[in-house]
Amino acid sequence: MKRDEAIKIVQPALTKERFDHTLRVAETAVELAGMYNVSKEKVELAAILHDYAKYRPLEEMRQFILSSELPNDLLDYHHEVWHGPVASIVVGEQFGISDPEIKGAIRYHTTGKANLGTFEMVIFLADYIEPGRSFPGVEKVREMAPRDLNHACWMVSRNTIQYLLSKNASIYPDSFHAYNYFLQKLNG
Ligand code: DGI
Ligand code: FE
Ligand code: FE
Repeated sequence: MKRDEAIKIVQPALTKERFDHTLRVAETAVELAGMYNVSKEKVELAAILHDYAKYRPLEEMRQFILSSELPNDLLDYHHEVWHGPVASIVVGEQFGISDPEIKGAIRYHTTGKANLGTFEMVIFLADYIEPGRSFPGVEKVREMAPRDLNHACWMVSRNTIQYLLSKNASIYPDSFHAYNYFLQKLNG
């Protein structure tokens, strides 16, 4: 699947704001790809598709998770953690995308997970630092991004978990696994 084809399909599934975010994630991911030696073309495609399922009706996503190989424990957590896993399967079924890095990057872009690969980390980080984001502390993550991919991803996990704790929100286990994994690599 080519970039322009993906854009044509994704755009009508998203709001204007979400589509603009998607294009900024793609640009940011391509920049990071140059720094960390991953395929720019592939990373751009993953970025364009990463939020494809964001506005699927919740009931549809729930049924989708129940009838797919995705873990049903997703349903015990906030629906924000569903759209990545759902999109990772949809792009396989709908567009025949089978590349494990593209599917993994889409699947884990919200939470991360242990043993996240470089390609997936680029999307995880780009989604957080794209220029439209104004999270508290995002500037420090942007400074770290070109210096140390793992350290920057650890900051993303830490900031997200801190934010969720401050809201008394539930936290999907993969988010903790990502945090611990990046920390072990930092200290390793
Ligand atoms: O889809 P985006 O808005 O571009 O960004 P995203 O997919 O990274 O995150 C969407 C939301 O999900 C964001 O508000 C933070 C939230 N989130 C991230 N990890 C977890 C989470 N929510 C819960 N409940 N649990 C998590 O582990
Ligand atoms: Fe998302
Ligand atoms: Fe996003």
